[in-house]
Amino acid sequence: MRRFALLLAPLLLLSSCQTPAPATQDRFALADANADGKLTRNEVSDFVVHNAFGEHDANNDKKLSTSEWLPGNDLALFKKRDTNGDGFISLDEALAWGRSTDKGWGEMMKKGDTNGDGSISRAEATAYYGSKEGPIR
Ligand SMILES: [Ca+2]
Ligand SMILES: [Ca+2]
Ligand SMILES: [Ca+2]
Repeated sequence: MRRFALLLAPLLLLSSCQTPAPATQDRFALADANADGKLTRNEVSDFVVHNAFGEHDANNDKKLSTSEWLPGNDLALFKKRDTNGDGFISLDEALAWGRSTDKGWGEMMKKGDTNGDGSISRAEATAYYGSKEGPIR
C-alpha cells in the first residue's frame, strides 16, 4: 500500500497548479508530453513512472541496479521488469511496464475523463482532483 501511495504522489500534485506555488513546475504540462493539452493514459503512466524512476536512480544513469532498487522493493519484481535480463531496469523497461499495468491511472482515466474522449484535459484534471478530499493515504 505504501508503494502505491508513493507512486500516486506525483499524480496528486497535478492539481497543485491551482494553488499559489510559484516555485513549483506545471505538472500537467510536464505530464503532457506531446503538449496537446490533454493527458492520455500512457502520458499519465509515463509521468508517474518517470518520477518514481528518478527517485530510485541514485547515480542518474537512467538505469536501476538492484542496489538502487533494494531495499524497499522486491527482487522478484525487479527481475520481472528487467525484461531483457541485463541486470538493470532501463527507463524504457520501466515505462513499458508502467503502460502495461495500472497503479491508479486506469481509475483516473475512468473517473477523470468526463467527456469520454479517452484523454484528460486540464479542466478535467482540475475537476477530478478538486472533487477529492485530499491526498490518498
Ligand atoms: Ca497529450
Ligand atoms: Ca541508476
Ligand atoms: Ca534491462
